Amino acid sequence: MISLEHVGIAVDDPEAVSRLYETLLGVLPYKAETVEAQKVRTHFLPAGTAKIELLEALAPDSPISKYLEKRGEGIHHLAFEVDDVDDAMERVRDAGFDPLNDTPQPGADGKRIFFLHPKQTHGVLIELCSSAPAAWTPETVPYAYAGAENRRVDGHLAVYRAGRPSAPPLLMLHGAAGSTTLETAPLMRRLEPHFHVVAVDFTGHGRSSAPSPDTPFTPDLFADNARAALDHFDVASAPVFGFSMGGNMALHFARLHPDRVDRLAVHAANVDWNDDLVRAMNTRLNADLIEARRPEMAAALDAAHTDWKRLFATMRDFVKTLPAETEGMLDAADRLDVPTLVSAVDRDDLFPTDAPLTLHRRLPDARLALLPGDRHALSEAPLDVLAPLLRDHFLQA
Ligand code: CMX
Repeated sequence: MISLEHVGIAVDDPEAVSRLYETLLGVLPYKAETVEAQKVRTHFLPAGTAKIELLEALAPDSPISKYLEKRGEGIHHLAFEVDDVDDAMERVRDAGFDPLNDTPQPGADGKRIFFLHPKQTHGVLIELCSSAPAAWTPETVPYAYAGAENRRVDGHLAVYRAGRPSAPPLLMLHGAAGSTTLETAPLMRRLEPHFHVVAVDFTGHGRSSAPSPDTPFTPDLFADNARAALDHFDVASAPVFGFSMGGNMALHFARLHPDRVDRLAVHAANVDWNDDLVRAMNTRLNADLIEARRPEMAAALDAAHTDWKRLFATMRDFVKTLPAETEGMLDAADRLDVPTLVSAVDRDDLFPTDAPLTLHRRLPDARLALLPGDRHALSEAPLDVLAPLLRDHFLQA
């Protein structure tokens, strides 16, 4: 899908122009980045689903200096996001255009980009871009947790943040055997213009340390991970988004700490478990099968998690406990009076459509968004539709 990603504006003084947009639209810059290759500093402002990119020249031979000299301040380029920038380059070449670079270049905001000269495009400099996987570096936070039967978790949590620290906060929780980088990062990127986004890798997931081998995963442990992430950034309360198991944990966190959760949004979460669902889920969590049949996936999991095989084994045990918890989870949903957006794709290949419908029916203050889609994975959900829904839901806080 193609969408307008940003409008680039060449400016002499980014601070003066930021003040202008603050006065006109009430928006503030949420990040600034230097793109060495282009000799520019970019300042991003939110503008609905697209962005405004103020371009400041960093050297006399920067294309922005030349532009400012010749034409003065003004709209410099339009950038369109495409699914695959390499394919797009090939396609425009086949159509007879001559891109300014031989291959896509690193651009601002972790994008890969290329330009078409305005002489070829009726006077408008066009950028085509696509997001490279977000590569945020987490902060490592020392973390200790005392669970049942004196089982302790000692180690650290990986917590991430994006966006302007003075923006409204938002906590994001990933799914079972996932991580921030694997799952919630693309949504973080879409929401960072509007929020101070905090995300955490649950214990044993992603870059967070693994618990000792005999320590089980529990909802209380994951809810405590969420608390620790908010504490680390001194966030008293926040809206919380959770994907799949992260959705269940968001609900659980809201039950344990109602004063810390302003609003909730859960995507592809299920609180109604039976043995068939446990089997389906645990088939996906079979490390031996993945290693034998999908070595590429095994390598990716190995790179993403501290100890993916231990994670998968511990998660399988956790999933087996869920049918016995179902009645409690449903009863708790009945009493959870937090405004909640329940979303899911309509043909989720793991959970039936009844999962979001049940949650929507049971939660006293819920709205429902069924989006077209075939896959459970958050990366396959229509994020261009989901992100604005989340933004509007959370900004009502
Ligand atoms: N929009 C419309 N017209 C433009 C233009 C722009 N952004 N930049 C230049 N032009 C016009 C000039 O006015 C001039 O027109 P005339 O011949 O009618 O006078 C013509 O194009 C040639 O101008 P030039 O100053 O000689 O510029 P060049 O051809 O040397 O370079 C361009 C123009 C687009 C190739 C160069 O600016 C470029 O490489 N841009 C891409 C890199 C860039 O802009 N990076 C910053 C963005 C960072 C990011 O988003 O990550």
